[in-house]
Amino acid sequence: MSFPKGFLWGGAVAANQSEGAYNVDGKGLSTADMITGGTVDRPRMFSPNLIEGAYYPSHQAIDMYHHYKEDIALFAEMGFKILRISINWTRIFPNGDDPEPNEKGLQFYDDLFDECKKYGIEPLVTLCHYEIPWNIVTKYKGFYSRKTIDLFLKYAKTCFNRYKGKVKYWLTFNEINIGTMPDGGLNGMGLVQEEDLKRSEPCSTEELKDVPQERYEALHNQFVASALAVKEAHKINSEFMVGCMICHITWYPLTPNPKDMLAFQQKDRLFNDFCGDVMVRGSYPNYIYPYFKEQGIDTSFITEEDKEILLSGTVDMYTFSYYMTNCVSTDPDVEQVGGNLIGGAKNPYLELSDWGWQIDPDGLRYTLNLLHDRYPEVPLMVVENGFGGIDEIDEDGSIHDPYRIDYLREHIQAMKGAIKDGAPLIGYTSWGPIDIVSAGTGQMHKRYGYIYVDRHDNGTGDFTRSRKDSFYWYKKVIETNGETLD
Ligand code: BGP
Repeated sequence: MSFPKGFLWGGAVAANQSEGAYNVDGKGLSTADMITGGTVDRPRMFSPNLIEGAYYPSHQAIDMYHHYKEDIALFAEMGFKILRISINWTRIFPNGDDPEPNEKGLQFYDDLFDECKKYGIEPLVTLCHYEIPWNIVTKYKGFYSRKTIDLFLKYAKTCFNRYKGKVKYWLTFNEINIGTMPDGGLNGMGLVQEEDLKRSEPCSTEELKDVPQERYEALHNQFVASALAVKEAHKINSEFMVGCMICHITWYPLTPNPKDMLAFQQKDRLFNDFCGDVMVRGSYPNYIYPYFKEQGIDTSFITEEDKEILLSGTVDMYTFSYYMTNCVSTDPDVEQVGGNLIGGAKNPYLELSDWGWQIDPDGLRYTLNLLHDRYPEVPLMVVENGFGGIDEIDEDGSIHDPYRIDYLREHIQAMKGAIKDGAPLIGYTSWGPIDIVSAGTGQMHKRYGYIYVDRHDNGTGDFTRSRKDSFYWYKKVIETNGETLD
């Protein structure tokens, strides 16, 4: 058993991490534009007003806005079948609540999709990838307001109608389960408290005030917005495939201690299962109500009408990001490791990446099987996976990145294993096929690409693109539909 014919090989980027041109052609400010660059030890900082002289990585990113033709040509050279991008909401509706969309923004993505089409690359489009119009944050408190459901729907419908002949695959919210995390308000939902909007000094996103009741209401509003968007999408084009997108942090109990097992189960349900259950099955799972009760969350925001919407707007596919696994332990003294959005207890069997994320290809096979068991009704797609590391250019211009090839090879092998086990995997878009800004740290130094970009954390670099060894390797993988992995 191998990769099915027509398997969708490609890569994934997000607008705020790649496009730059943050104030060009009528684009408004988004949440991503308000956070400075950081490092693995120094957090990205937020302030309600842009600080003159501060470095905001999204403002120029890798300037894909002006390089997309060159970039898509390089993706095509590798043989991409699919390219995951996100539409920056603020290019289409600069303030989020404008009466009319911004034609220049619409035209940009039209041109980009035409370029994809030229090479037979299918776009996969995320409508909201940590890019919420700043005006929606300050005026409506992000998704905490039900008004934002309408604004999102208007934006989604505008995109569906405009691009209906060019885009088939859509995702509503990137890593929607960030909303279950105390520091998920700003990036995920544009939910920032009044007192933080009045700050005169910058603070890290972790320092922003969390009001769990409001956060879960905002998350609920996103579920409703997503379900309504799915329904609209199907009305506009019955061929559309709309997916949820979950940050899947696969957990293992650190030991067979039943206490660890119970802690693992609780974490797994809340972080991994909850959002997918709502979006694939169309209703809040039973286990969430006792959790809400224990946390003092009043659930009266889940109205009967909303329940019907959720049930009638379930997604067509389950997509997720997978970078590493973490362990759960009830012992507060065990060693901890970092991770994508959230860390955990260290697994003694796994190696770490340069940024301290545990590398676990077998965990991907396990995860795909787990998801197939849980959601047998929908196909699966891995829409983020990759190795963020440090790359050096040799004097002759070559870039040798065997560590990245090793990581990807093993994860592709794991996907093969899962397909053999029966998982309905239809595509793989590895993260950052071209070096882009890191979401977690804002660094360029953390590189994922098959293509190197001359851009650095101090804002220098001329944006030149160069092929790394992994470029030629991935090209071969795609050419042979995953048969040649050496
Ligand atoms: C996910 C995000 C991406 C992305 C990726 C890698 O959480 O959806 O936007 O960047 O993680 O994380 P990082 O960029 O921090 O290495």
